[in-house]
Amino acid sequence: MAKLRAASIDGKLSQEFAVPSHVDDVKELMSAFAELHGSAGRKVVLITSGGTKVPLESRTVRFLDNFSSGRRGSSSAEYFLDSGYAVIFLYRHRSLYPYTRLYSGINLLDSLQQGSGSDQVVVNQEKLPKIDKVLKRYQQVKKEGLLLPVEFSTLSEYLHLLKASAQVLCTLGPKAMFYLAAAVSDFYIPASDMPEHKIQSSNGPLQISMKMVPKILSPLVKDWAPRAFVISFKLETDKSILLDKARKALETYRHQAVVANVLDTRRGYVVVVTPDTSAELILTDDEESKEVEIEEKIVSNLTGAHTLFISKQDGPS
Ligand code: 9Z3
Repeated sequence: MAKLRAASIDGKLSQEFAVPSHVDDVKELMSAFAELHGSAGRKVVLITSGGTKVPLESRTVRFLDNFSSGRRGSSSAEYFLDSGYAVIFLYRHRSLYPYTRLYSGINLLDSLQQGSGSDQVVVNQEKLPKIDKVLKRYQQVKKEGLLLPVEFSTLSEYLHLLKASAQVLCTLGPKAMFYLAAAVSDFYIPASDMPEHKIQSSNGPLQISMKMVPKILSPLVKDWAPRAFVISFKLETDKSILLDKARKALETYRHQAVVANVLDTRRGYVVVVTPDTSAELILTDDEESKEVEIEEKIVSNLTGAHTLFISKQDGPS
């Protein structure tokens, strides 16, 4: 029954969500990446980050967006890289990106100065804190080919690229992790119901009816990457329903963990919920003043759980 439901979600995905033209090319890149790092004995994590965009018109002027700056995903990517993982970073176009995120609020031109020669430009390091250290790490990650960025904008792109990544990473069995931090729309308008042109205000107030987005976690866990370690995120604005919702998600999809967070407090408090445990991760005032990030704690918790998961699947050594 559950299998059938997962299969029908997969069918809906092909029928109602336009397949991006570059999906096969991206799949090839991801496949080469997985093979390279898998054969080097590395674990690979697929991180999703940023919010999906749902168009209201085919020639899109307006769209429904899900809130996410991409900070959770991009900072987590850095901690996974520091823990020895190779990272596929499936992120919303123009949302925060690993390493460059640290300078996202800075005006580039304000951080540069004219050098002594007429064609020389000098970096003002005071305006770009820790730039030497960050640049070194960024270049090292790039040289070793440890980070594969893949962009999405629309919900359709997100869904198809996530499916492609799961079909590729399943070859790594339990060594693959899915860290689904992107904020994904629950609602969409099927291509067949969508007006082609810009909706006209001269027609009066706008009423839209949207369909429920199929729950992609279901085929991902059951069919596409059944041996992988899968983490979803649960976002609420009402704390009183958060843990119930997280547990319900675990019961429904039977994956390994849910990271539960409330919008306003997400930078300093999350709960990692598994079928048997629930761990509160909190940033103390002292840690906050030292600019510790909660993602460091989340990644440390989950990489530990992932190692255990792999050893259990491999059997006793
Ligand atoms: C999250 O809950 C992320 O932690 C945030 C991170 C989006 C809050 P930022 O990017 O924020 O650092 O600004 N992501 C998951 C959100 C989501 O759409 N979850 C769905 C839900 O809650 C289920 S997978 O129903």
